[in-house]
Amino acid sequence: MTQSDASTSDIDPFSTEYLLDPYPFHEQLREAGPVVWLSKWNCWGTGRHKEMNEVLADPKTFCSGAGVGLANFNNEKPWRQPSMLLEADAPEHTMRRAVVGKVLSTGNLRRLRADFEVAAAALVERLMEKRAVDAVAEVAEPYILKVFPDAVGIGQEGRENLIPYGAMVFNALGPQNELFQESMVGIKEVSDWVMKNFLRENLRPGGLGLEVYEAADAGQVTLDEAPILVRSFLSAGVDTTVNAIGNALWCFANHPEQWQKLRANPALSRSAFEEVLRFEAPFQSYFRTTTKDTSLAGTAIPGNQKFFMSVGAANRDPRRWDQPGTFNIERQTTGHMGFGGGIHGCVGQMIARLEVEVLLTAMASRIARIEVSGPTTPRLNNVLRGFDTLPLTLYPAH
Ligand code: 4IA
Repeated sequence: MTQSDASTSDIDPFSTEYLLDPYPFHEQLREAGPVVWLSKWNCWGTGRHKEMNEVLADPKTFCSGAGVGLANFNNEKPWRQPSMLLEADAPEHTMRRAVVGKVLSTGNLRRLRADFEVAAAALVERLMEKRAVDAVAEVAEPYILKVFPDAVGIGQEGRENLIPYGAMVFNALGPQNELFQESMVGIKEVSDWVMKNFLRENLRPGGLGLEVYEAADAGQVTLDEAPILVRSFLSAGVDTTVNAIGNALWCFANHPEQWQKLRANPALSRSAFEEVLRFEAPFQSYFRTTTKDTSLAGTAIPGNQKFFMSVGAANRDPRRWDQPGTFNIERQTTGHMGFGGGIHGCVGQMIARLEVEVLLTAMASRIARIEVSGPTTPRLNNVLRGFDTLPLTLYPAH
């Protein structure tokens, strides 16, 4: 293995120091060069927006089938049966993605909006009675654990398992460090719950999960693929949006003038969410694997190499963004990397947008001001960014 002519960096994107405050490291990563050799993990990487887009536009060379974490499935066995979407390439990926994309498309979302609005209104009612609330335990988690499993058609019992399950899924994209080991404690119970709940007989009629099985009946995917596709909903749809909502409330508490803008014009909820994803993306880092010798930005990269991408760094790349460190819900956010991109771009992005738009709209109608009211704690994860606790005071608008 050579490092050719790329710059070398000893940054460890999975160290506690990095995860606690990634921004100085993002800058180092971007400024080290368009393509960097990361000596700590023997992989290549980029923190730049342009190169990240180039990688995502070439899934034949930068594949997902060998895993999108640090582990190279060509060399080591994955911790769980690989995802049939995230960790797959064409041609297998193609039809599965089309089926799940259709299940998560506008027809179903139109139907779900009213349910999300009822849940958001009820939640905001409770929040306004308390006024002192935790953004994670009392806002993000109860909201997402209600609306998302309801939409998929999961029963009420044991939904809280989805949070530690997600912690495993996302930690497993990094190295087998302490964070990973800690999240694997109790894995059996949590995995057993998930494996039971993606089965056809346990999914509610009218939910998104059963639609995947119906697509299998119609021959669009196989009956073996269906449960693992429903597993993707449960893996990717909870910790991401929970962290996104916590991060959103953090952004608004720290930028009260942006909250006032949103209150004056609640139609900004959707673009506000995009700016949160740019500014504090919940899903921060992932990999591709080279399928052959290639070159990127003039740097030669051999085949079968892991390639690291920093969403957080690209989302604040000054080559791409004006005033990247400013949170501005009226900015043009097109091109942010919070939902990835290319053929693997987040298939759940429409439902994620709907969930957060509805919640922010409901909160903006009732809350004049959001303040952080005490010490916060991060929810450390190899590839996620968010809070474990975020105490807030909510000031009523009327
Ligand atoms: C899956 C990268 C993240 C958002 C994600 C995690 C799991 C899965 C998909 C995406 O299990 O398919």
